[in-house]
Amino acid sequence: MAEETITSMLEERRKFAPPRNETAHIASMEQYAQWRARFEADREGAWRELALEHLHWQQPFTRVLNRERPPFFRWFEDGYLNVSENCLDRHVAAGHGARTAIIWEGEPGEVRRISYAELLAEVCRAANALKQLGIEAGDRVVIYMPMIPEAAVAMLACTRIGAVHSVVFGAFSAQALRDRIEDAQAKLVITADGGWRRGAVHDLKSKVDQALDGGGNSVRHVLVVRRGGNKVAWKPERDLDWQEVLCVESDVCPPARLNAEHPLFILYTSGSTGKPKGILHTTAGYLLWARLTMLWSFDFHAGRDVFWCTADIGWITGHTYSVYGPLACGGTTLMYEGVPTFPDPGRLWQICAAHDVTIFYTAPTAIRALIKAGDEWPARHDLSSLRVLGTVGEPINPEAWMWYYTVIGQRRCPIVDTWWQTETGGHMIAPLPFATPTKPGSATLPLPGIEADVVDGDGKSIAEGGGLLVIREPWPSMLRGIWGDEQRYLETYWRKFDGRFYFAGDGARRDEDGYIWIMGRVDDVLNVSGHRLGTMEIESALVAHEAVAEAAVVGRPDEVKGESICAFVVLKQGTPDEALRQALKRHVGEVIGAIAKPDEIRFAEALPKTRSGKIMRRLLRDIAAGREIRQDISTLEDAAVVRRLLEDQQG
Ligand code: 7RM
Repeated sequence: MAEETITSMLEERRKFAPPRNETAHIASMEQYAQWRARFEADREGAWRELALEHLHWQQPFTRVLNRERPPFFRWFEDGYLNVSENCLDRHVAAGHGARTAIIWEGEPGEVRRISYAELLAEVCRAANALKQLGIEAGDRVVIYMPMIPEAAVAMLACTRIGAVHSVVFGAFSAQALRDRIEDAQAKLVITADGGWRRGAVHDLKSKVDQALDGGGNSVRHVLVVRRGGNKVAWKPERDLDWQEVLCVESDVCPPARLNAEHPLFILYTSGSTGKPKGILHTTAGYLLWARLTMLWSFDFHAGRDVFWCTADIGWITGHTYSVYGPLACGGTTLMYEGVPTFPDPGRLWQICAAHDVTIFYTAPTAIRALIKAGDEWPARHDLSSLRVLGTVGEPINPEAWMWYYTVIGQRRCPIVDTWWQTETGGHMIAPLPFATPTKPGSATLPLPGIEADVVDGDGKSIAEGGGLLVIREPWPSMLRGIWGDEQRYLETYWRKFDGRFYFAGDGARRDEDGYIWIMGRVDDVLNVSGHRLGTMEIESALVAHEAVAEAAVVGRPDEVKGESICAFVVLKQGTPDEALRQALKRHVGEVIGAIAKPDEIRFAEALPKTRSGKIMRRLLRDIAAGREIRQDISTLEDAAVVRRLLEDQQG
């Protein structure tokens, strides 16, 4: 099987690659080697050429990279440009105003197609509305919305005037929303009454009301899109109806002239402490890489491809590959509002067939759920328009890879396994679909310009074997920091190797062909269904409950979700029964959101700790997974605790 996957199928697949633009697409390993050589010979020269060719500059930059104060790198810093102009005006001016920018399907089944000209007009109206509400360049706007076109409009409207958006995933709780609003000191929240999920309207506006209850926050207005049609409470001095506000605005709004390093957005992601990190991305570097990776790792051709990334815009994947990447390329992106298995497990494939999707991008967790649902579902739909399949979010197991390749791609679509992070802005390690021979389960090789490496604890490169994943050179779409917390930025990503290179937090292995295999997080971050959750975040939520004295949260391997959440809870009051278990799960759901609800809660008398008081998570992980304990427990404060936990297991 391995041999077959690696070479012969590549020839077969090349038939499905459209003719390509030599400077934009990479069609062979020779070309890939040329690009790598080009970067090696003159790294800044290569980035300069790409940035000038691929972005529209109001004022071109002269300086490529400022490395005066590492790791605070600055890219293209004397250039000026506008993201929305690059995503919209540029394509309309090139004669593509009538081309479809967004195809949207609502969960109940309605379809909207929005052309580039229409999207530009709508973004201008929204940008003018933001100005009317007193939003200026640099102000923060929180976007808390379902997957509807207005979410993309809101993001682009922010970029048009230089406001900094912070999208908060619509399934997050009122409290999580409040924390993010406060941390960013947002002036405006853009939301919807509700959106459709699993056949019912999921209320959003009431969660915004709850988040803002009690006042004392920086928010002056809430702009509400009517989508769900559900009844909502209304504060006339604060709340505004999106349609009413936009319809009186002009559809002309000149794109603001923004510096290349102007903050573009903040996106919160879980770290290993209770407090989420506001990852900051800036204008030019992020956009350049969003566009280049569309072309390189998806082989995206504007005007021919219909690209569907199934991620919600609340995640970085949705930012880069549902909105900015496809639009920066002038292509067509598909957005779907609802649950992928509603009304039946064939929904995704029905959408692919209905809209002739050519490139499909999803997470291994979704693939595994679809495998479970059975092959009859994809068999009911014509999937012949597909030509490239992508995966992201966690390591994909070879079985799921092969199913994706054979059942969905019908052995004609390359699988691009893309490794990257919120912090990296776009793909870092990924195959070039019509060039790189793939191996199921490996993200293969770094993209041109990316110096990914596997190193040992001292930072020494490991030619073959396991170690830590690092990036040796700055790249344009790298995070610029953590909002309001310079120290944490240095600590989390740079201290481990004394500022010499970026530490990704993942373990990885390099094989005999130099291919990289991602092994998963080495810190205390869980990956549940491709979503990053901090163990500390869930623990903080649990101990905030009156019955809980102490809690430790670990991941347990899960066939479908990648990891499931197992919480060990020590009570200070109450009875360790099913009712309390349910109450604690509900509580976590309220504090963080449904995706953080523990799958299992185990009551314990005490938690196993080292003598210095550190919870032995590795041990708990073994216990949660039902693995044999091979660890030395003599370092524990109280070894009897472990014995009792193990006895519980058997009983
Ligand atoms: C895009 C995204 C990042 C973490 C990362 C890894 C894991 C992502 C892959 C992967 C194996 C992949 N951003 N991860 N992609 N592991 N193979 N192709 O997921 O910030 O939410 O998470 O996800 O652990 O560090 S993220």
